[in-house]
Amino acid sequence: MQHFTSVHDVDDPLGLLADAKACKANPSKFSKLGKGKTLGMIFYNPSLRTRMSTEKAAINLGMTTISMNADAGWKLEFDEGVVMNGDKAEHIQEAAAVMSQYCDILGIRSFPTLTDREKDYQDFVIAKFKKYARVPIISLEGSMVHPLQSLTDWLTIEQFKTKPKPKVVLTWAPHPKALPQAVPNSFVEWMRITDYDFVITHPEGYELAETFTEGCSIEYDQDKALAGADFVYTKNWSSYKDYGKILSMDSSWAITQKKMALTNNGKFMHCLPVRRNQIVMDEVLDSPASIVIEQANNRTYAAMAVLKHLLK
Ligand code: AN0
Ligand code: CP
Repeated sequence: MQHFTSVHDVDDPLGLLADAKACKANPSKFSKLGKGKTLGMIFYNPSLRTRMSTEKAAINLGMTTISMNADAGWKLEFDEGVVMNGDKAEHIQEAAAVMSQYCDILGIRSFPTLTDREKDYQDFVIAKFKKYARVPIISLEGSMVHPLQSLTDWLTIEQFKTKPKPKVVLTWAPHPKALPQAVPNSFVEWMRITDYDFVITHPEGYELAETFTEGCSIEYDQDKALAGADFVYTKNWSSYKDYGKILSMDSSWAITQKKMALTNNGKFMHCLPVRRNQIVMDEVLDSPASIVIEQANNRTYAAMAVLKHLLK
């Protein structure tokens, strides 16, 4: 594995999952592996979990970490062959090469514009870092996918499943701000490599890009989708078709106890941060059905497995 920017970078996803399980079983077992190595993390957007869990993972492996909010550095030019007479002080070409002098692995968080679909779906910023850095790149959520989250989600389902092929439902829920499609795109991409009974449900107009969902089961009736579900993976996203737009605020799609009663004693999952009583009611988030905190805990072990592979 050269980089970790989507599931497609991973030669052996099952091996990576097994490694995440091993890291969880004994987090201090590999504490010498990263000695003398540095993880750099650049954040163009806010983060709680990704920042802390990836740093924690690096520490568990004996690495040192440097993290920087992108707005603390010089404003970077990403376009090629331009006259840099505007507000951008430095080109990604030098910046990424220089960061590679200080860091052995670089993580980047860069959300989509939600206005320029073509650019977003090239995962533009991460692609440029990949091109010009001289070290492995980890996506800390790009404009199209969030692979550290999805590996975590897979690990979490493996931990809580009570049958070999659980029914896993990805459901859209209403949210007042336009959010990226990265988390659902990525979740779909990783669920497709499992043999779970996987169903996606959302209102019309919220179809994800077909490159992700081709061949997936899509059910527009949320109640039907939730029937018998073992896991209810909830997430808001903005429209892909009508790019970046909010098409519905239908509160009947929020996850209530009544919705959870349709499931097979299903577990509630969300990548967090989550808006209480908007996406999901307190009665669900505060119930034993919710596994969101353990899910967030698993971020550390997924990140450890990824760093371990990239250190090799
Ligand atoms: C981001 C998103 O939806 O992609 C990050 C989730 C991990 N969420 C928000 O901006 C609220
Ligand atoms: N789930 C997740 O990536 O959370 P943060 O945005 O807080 O990192």
